[in-house]
Amino acid sequence: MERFGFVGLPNSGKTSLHNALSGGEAVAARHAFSTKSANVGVARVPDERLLRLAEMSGSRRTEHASVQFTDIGGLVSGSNRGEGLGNAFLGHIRDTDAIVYVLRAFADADIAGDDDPLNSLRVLETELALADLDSAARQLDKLARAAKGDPSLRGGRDRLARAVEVLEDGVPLYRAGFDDDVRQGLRPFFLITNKPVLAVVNIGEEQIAAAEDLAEPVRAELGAAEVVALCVQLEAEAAQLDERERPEMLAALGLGGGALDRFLAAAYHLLGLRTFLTTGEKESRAWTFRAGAPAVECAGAVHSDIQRGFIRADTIAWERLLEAGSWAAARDQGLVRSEGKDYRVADGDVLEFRFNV
Ligand SMILES: Nc1nc2c(ncn2[C@@H]2O[C@H](COP(=O)(O)OP(=O)(O)OP(=O)(O)O)[C@@H](O)[C@H]2O)c(=O)[nH]1
Ligand SMILES: [Mg+2]
Repeated sequence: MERFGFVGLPNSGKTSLHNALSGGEAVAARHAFSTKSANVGVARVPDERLLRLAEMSGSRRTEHASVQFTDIGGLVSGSNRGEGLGNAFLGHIRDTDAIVYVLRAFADADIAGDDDPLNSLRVLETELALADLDSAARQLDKLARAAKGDPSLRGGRDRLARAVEVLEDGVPLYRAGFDDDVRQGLRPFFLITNKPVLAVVNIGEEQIAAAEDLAEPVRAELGAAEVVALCVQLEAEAAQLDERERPEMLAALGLGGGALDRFLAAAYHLLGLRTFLTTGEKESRAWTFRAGAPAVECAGAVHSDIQRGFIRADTIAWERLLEAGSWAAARDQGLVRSEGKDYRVADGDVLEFRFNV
């Protein structure tokens, strides 16, 4: 499962976002540093296609794709020197797949903290860069010594040395302009700013109409990163409601529903994730794969036996299958393609694997 780590100042709404995503009730409080140990939550990736296929098949179970989120303590300026809670808790997110900045825009006189998202971003980037510098410099020290006797380590050492140079200027690695090879080559060092980033701008209820204006400067600052404005508090409250009541409440509040869904979609997109589906009477299910993955690899997501014994994948786009009304009808109408191992699965493909073990 893909994992995201939340990074933000105290009171920016990280735990509230965690609750909104997981329907959980971790303690979100009006005082700084209310989160002391990490909260890990799982969010279902909403998928209308899946629901419609499940209905078509009369499935007894419906399984969404899911992603994992880790909510940690708040960072402050100087965390690297031990201010606030220090920064050791960043260890909880070193091995995640991407970072989510939670930037506060909502104003609340009773809650301490900065409500300028760009200010917050600057503090967070500096703190992450310094945490990475510390880790990178220590790893470089060891690696440089080992590389003297082992030429195979020199590529890694040189990449790490370049990373240290960038971090010394307080610049996060995602801003360094490194090409993909360098970013990939740095992955084994678990540097936080080498990961892809996205940002949630946490807006107040009264800022909903201005959501885009508040997100735009952050988007401009982060370049290509995904930036979504969300009213985290309302989303967290809505998450406590029954799934059927939720859209109504969000619509009544003028959120139009779907902001949280947009965030999940952005997160998914950022990591190049795609979904294929399986559907039948027993179960309909959404599965996650990486864009460009061949059918045989997707088979492995379902079961390693299916990957090993892969013969063909019966394939149809989800809309076509819905139009036909059932697998049997789709087969009768000649709409189902039989694809081989190397077929590059498309987002929204419905698959039935033929295998032999
Ligand atoms: N008014 C308002 N309050 C919010 C909003 N989002 C979060 N809050 C409140 O802000 C406070 C802090 O939220 P948390 O989710 O605990 O923040 P956090 O980032 O986890 O904070 P730490 O764990 O201390 O780092 C809570 O009282 C929330 O209810 C919002 O959109 N509007
Ligand atoms: Mg918290």
